[in-house]
Amino acid sequence: MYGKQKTQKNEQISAEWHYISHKSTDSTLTFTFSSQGSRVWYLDDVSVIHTQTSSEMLINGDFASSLNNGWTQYCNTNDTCGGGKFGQLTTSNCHGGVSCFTDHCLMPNLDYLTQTFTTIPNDLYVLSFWIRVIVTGGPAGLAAYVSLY
Ligand SMILES: [Ca+2]
Repeated sequence: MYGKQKTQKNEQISAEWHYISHKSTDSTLTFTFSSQGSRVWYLDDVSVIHTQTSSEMLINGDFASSLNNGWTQYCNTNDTCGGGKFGQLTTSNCHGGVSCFTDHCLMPNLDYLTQTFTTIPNDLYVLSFWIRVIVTGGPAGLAAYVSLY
């Protein structure tokens, strides 16, 4: 599944997407981030609800605990993203609770945050998340992608 949504400068949006699993046993949610200058992404309150049981499928979708709890990161190094710009927890500019995920991996590099969860074929799942970018100047490049398959 792939969706496209535009946000304005410093705007925060929440999105809700419906997803029907066609794979046999699991699905993977991936967030991909890239930016330039002092443009910084914030992600919080990620949820996947299995509608048949009303069950939350994700672990630590509110980023209340360490990223090692539930999430897997790829390319999140100083070498690939720029010093300190890879994905990590923050307590600034969050939507709920005390912490959320932030990323400003420098273009053209990409930084990945993923979580795989159990799915039942042909059942309906609802993905929702809150995302924001804070812009304080610099060159005008940034991108974030969300995929679930
Ligand atoms: Ca949070």
